[in-house]
Amino acid sequence: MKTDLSQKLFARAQQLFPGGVNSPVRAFRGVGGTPRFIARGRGSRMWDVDGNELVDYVGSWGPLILGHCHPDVMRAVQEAMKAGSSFGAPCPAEILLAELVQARMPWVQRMRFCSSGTEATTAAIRLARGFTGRDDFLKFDGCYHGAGDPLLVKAGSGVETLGLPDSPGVPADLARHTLTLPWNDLAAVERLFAGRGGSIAAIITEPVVGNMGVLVPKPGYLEGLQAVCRKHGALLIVDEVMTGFRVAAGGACGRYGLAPDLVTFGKVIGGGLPVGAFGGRAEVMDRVAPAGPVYQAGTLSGNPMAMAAGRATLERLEPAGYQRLEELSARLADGLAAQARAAGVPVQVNRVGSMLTVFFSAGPVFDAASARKSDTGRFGRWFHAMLEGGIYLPPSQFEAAFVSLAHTPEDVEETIRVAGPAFAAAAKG
Ligand code: KE4
Repeated sequence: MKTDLSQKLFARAQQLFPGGVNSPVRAFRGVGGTPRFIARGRGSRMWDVDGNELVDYVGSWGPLILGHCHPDVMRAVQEAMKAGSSFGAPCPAEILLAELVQARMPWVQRMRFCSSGTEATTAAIRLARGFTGRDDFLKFDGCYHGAGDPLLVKAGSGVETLGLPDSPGVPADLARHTLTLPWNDLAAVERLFAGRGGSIAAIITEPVVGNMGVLVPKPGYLEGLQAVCRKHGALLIVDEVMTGFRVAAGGACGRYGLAPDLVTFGKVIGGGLPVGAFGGRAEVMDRVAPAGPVYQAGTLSGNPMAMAAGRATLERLEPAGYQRLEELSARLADGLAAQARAAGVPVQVNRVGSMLTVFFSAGPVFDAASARKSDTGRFGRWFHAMLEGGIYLPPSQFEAAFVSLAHTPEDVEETIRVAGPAFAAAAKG
C-alpha cells in the first residue's frame, strides 16, 4: 500500500505539532508506522492522501455513528451556516437538541452544552465538588475521561497507549484528591467508602469502558456503584461521552437502568462537530452559573452548526437502527473470533452494541490489569495487516472500534475475510 504522501505530510507535521499530531492516539505510537493522512470520507469508507480506500472502524473515535458525510447531517450544517456560524447568544438550535436528549434520557433534567468531552467531565467534577463541599472523587484505573488535570490519573486511551502512568504537570496537591481503584470490583469501592466515604464527592465511571479497549461491566456492578453513592452522599457521574446514544437509544444508563446524578456527553451528540455536554438532576445542575455559583463557560457552547449536526444525527437513530447495529456488530465480532481461532491465535472479543475490541489475550479481559496482559506486539502486526488489507481500526490495543449505520454486511464480510491472513501474520511475530 503506497504511503509516500502520508509520510511526507507526517514529516512536515512534526515541524508543526508535538509528535506530528493534534491528539496523541492518532500518532500510531501504539502500533508503529506512519499515520495515514486522510483526504476524505463517505459512508463507511475513508480515502487517505495516497488514494488508499479504507473501511473505517474508528469513525472519528465514535461520533460518526451515521458514517461520514451523511446527507441529512451535511444539509443541516449547511443550512445552519447560511444563517450564521456562531452568535454567542442563545439560539433555538440548542433547545431543539437538548429536548431530543431529554426525551431519550429523562434523567437529564438540566444540561449544559460545551465543546468537548473533556470540558464536560471537568465541569462535572467541579460541580460535584461544589455541590457536596467535598474535594476527593473516585475514578477507575484505565478509565479515560478526557485530558482535564484532575482526571489524568491512571487514565486510559492515549495515556495508556503511551504507557504514561499519569501526566507530568498535574500538581501532586491536585492529584491526591483523585482516588483510583480497579474497575469492575465493587467490594473494593465498598471498602474505600466504608473508610472515607464522607470525604468523597463523586464516583465517575465509563459505564462500558472503551478506553482500555472495551470492558463489560459485571452484572450488578454499575447498580452497586449507584447504591454506594446514595449511601454515602456522593454523586454518581456516568461518563457517556463514548457510550451515549452509541450502546442504546438511552445510552448505557438506559441500557443498564441507571439513574445517575450527573452524566457527560460528547462524540455522537455532535455528529462529528465539536460538542460536549453535562447534565442530570435539576437540584445539582442548578448550582451551575448563572443559576448558581459553580462556574462553567464556553465561547462556542451551543454553537448552531454543531447543534444542527447533533440533532440531525440523533433524529436518525431509531430503534431499528440500533437493531441493525447490533446485528452487524455481532456478526463482525463472531467472524473475527472465528478467524482468530482458525489461525490458532488466542483472542478475547469484547463487545457492547456497536463498540468492540479484539484483545490478543488468552484469558478473559474485564479490567485494566487483565487488558494490560494483552500481546500489544501481536495487536500491532494484526493492525497493520488489516490496514494493508484496507481495514482501518483504532491504532491501539486499548481503544474501541466502532460500527456505524453506514457499514454494510458486505463491509463486515470483507473485514472478516481480510482478518484471516491478518491473524496468521500477527502470529508470526
Ligand atoms: P474529548 O475531550 O476528546 O472530546 O472527550 C474526552 C473523553 C471523555 N470521556 C470518554 C469516555 C472518552 O472516550 C473521551 C475521548 N475518547 C478518546 C478516544 N478513546 C478520544 C480520542 C482522542 O483522544 O484523540
